[in-house]
Amino acid sequence: MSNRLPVRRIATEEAFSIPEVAAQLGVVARTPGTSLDLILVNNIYNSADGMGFLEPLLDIEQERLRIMDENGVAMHLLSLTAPGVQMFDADTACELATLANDRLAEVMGRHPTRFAGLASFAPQAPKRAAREMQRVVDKYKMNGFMINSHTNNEYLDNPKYWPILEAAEALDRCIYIHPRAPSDGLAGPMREYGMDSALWAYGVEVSTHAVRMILGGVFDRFPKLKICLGHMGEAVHFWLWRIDFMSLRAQQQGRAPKLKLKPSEYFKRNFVITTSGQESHLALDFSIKALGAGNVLWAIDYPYQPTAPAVEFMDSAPISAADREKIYHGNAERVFHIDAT
Ligand code: VNL
Ligand code: MN
Repeated sequence: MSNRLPVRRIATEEAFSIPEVAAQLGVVARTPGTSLDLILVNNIYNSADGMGFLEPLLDIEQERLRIMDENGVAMHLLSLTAPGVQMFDADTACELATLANDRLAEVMGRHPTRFAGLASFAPQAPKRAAREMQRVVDKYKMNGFMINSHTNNEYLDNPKYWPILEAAEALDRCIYIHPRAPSDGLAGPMREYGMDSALWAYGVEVSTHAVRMILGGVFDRFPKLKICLGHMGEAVHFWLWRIDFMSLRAQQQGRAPKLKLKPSEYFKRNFVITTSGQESHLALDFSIKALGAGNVLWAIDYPYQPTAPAVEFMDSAPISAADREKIYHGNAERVFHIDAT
């Protein structure tokens, strides 16, 4: 730690779980179903060693803090790990989201300089979700929200979810769209070769989600809504020129609602991205050039990615000192309402 750059490192996509959610995911794993998520859920919540992930997910204040200290990481912005509560029935999902938020608030209260939090909610019950969102901001000053992409194969462009988007916009809290495995209609070709999760399918799922929201007109209805995408923006910004060009055609054909702005303009106005699990200087350089250093935030993806290489990646990135400060902490402080120290 001593020979590291002296900079405040805030990691923004850092996963945890609680025993009650893990137990319920064990139940999901043992229940027959078609969801592509069942591969990973079974591996982590229905195997002897949880693939080595279960223990570090459940530990917040012991080994995690030690690893943070060892690597000069000031803060984890914690979130309940994917698929969150989104594979449960609505009542169970609401109860467990509230419990996870209460536990998260306790940890934040004990370590206010080390942990911030993205709260969970149950999209299965949008109005109750909106009430929980209000509660956790009022009561705990939660820093934002986490959703794990689709819920029962539906996406946030669906008007049934407007209460959730309305609450996020009114509370001025960003929604982080984290991956889960793709919805049933997308999942088929990703069942083999280990493509079901982080290797490929997660990016397909979340990039599709983001593009649906943009083309569906969500950001004309909610112009101040902020969305965060991990994994270097799930590559959406790579496609913006083509999306801009082709979306005009789709609008002219009457296949998509008329938008006030170009898709790329919504992406630059309403989205920020993080570097979680995507430690490529080339991709970082492209992202800064495409979106500006003010829209890129550092993340580790703990415990799914090791901490030391994530720090090394950002410490050694060939960028200006000012941009490094923004990406390591300034942008996180602004977007997620974290006190600047
Ligand atoms: C993995 C990576 C899984 C990142 C995650 O959530 C994640 C994985 C379940 O490597 O399986 O956030
Ligand atoms: Mn993650």
